[in-house]
Amino acid sequence: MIPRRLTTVARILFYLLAFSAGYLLAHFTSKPASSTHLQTQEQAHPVIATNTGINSVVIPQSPTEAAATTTRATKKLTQDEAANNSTPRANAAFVVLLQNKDLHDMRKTMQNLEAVFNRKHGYPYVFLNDVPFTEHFKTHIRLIPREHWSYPSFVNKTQAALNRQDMENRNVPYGESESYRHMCRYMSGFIFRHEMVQEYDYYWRVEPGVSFSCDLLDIDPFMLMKTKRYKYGFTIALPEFVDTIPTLWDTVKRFRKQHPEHISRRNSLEWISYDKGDTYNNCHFWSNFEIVDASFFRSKAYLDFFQFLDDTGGFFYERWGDAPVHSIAAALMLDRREIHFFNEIGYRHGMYEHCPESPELQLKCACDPKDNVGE
Ligand SMILES: Nc1nc2c(ncn2[C@@H]2O[C@H](COP(=O)(O)OP(=O)(O)OP(=O)(O)O)[C@@H](O)[C@H]2O)c(=O)[nH]1
Ligand SMILES: *[C@@H]1O[C@H](CO)[C@@H](O)[C@H](O)[C@H]1NC(C)=O
Ligand SMILES: *[C@@H]1O[C@H](CO)[C@@H](O)[C@H](O)[C@H]1NC(C)=O
Ligand SMILES: [Mg+2]
Repeated sequence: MIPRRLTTVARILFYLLAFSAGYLLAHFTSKPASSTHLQTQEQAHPVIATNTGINSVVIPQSPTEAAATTTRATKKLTQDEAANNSTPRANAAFVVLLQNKDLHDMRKTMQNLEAVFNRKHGYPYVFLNDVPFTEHFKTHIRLIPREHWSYPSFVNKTQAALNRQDMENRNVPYGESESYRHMCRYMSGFIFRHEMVQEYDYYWRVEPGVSFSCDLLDIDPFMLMKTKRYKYGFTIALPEFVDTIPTLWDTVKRFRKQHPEHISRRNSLEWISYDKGDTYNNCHFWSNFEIVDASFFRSKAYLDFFQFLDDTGGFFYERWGDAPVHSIAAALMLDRREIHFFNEIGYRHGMYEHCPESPELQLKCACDPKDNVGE
C-alpha cells in the first residue's frame, strides 16, 4: 500500500528538488558517458565463458559461491546459517546492470547485502552488461542480446542526436548521453526478458555503490512479495525532471484511451496526478531500487504499454527514464494493494536515503531518519 502521506511528500519534494537542482546538475554532468558499442555477437545458447571475451551475466551457482568468486571480502556463512538455507525461498534473484568500472562499488554493495540479508537467504545474483566484462569479472557470463540494446528501426538518429544536443545545452541531467537512453529503455522494457532473468519470478534491482542500512535477516522481502501477492516494491519516491519527459504523459493518455482493458479498476491514479489524470505530477518510484514480481512486467498489459511508448521513439527523442515508466505503469495497471512500500529496508543511493523512522525499526538500522528524502 502507498502511505497516504507520500502525496504530501511528493509535493514537498518539488520544492526540495528545486533547491538541490544545482548540486544535482554538478553531480550528473560530471559523469562520463559510456560506450554502447557491442563487441560480441548475441549468444543464442548460454555458454560459460572461461577465457577472454567475457561478456555479460554472472550467475553464480549459489550466492555463497558468488561471494567467494566475485567478492572475496564477503563473509562466509556460519554452519548454522548454511544449514538454515532450507528456509522457504522465492524463485528470485538480485539483478544488476553494471559497467566494468563498477566492480569495486559492486563488491562493497554485495558485501553489504550479504551481511544484512543474503547470508541467511542465499539468493543468486545476475550481472548484466552491454559490453564484455573484463578479466576481473570471470565467472558464468552472458551478453545482453543486441536487439535489446539498440535503436528501433524507425527512430531518426539524426533527429535524436539534435535533441540530445539541445538537452545538453539546457543542462538536462544526462541530456547528452546516448548510452543512458539505451539503459533506461533496457530497464523499462527488456531486462526482465533476458534469458537469465527469465528464470526468476521475482527480482530485486541493485546498483553498484548502493547500501542497505537495516538488518533484514529475519525478513525476506521476496517471500513477502510472494505471500502478500505484491507486484511492485519501492523505498523512495521522488519527482522526475520534467525536461526529460515532455510528451510522456500525453502518450500515456492515448494509451489509456486505446487500452481501457489494461487499466486497473482500483488503480493509484490520484498518486501520480492531482487533476484526475489531466496532468502528471511527475512523482515516481526511484527505480534504482525495486523489488518486482516479474510477471507484471511480462504481462500483456505492461508489454503493450512499453510497446506503445517505444513506438513513439520517446526514449531517444526525449529521455524517458525507466522510473517514471515503471511508476506510471504500476500506478495505472496494478491494484493499489499490489504496490508495496518497503519501509523496513534502509537504503541509500548517492545523495538520497530512506531510513525507517519508527523506534522498533531503528533498533535494527544504522541510519539517521533526518537524512530521509522528503521527511
Ligand atoms: N552495461 C551498462 N550499464 C550501464 C550503462 N549506463 C548505465 N549503466 C548502469 O545502469 C545503472 C544506472 O545507471 P546510472 O548511471 O547509475 O544512472 P542513475 O542511477 O539514474 O544515476 P546516478 O544518480 O548518477 O547514479 C548503473 O548500474 C550503471 O552502471 C551502459 O551504457 N552500459
Ligand atoms: C537456524 O534454524 C534453527 C532451527 O530452526 C534455529 O534455532 C536457529 O536459530 C537458526 N539459526 C540462524 C543463524 O538463523
Ligand atoms: C531525420 O531528421 C533530420 C533532422 O531533423 C531530417 O533532416 C531528416 O530528413 C530526417 N530523416 C528522415 C528519413 O526522416
Ligand atoms: Mg546509479
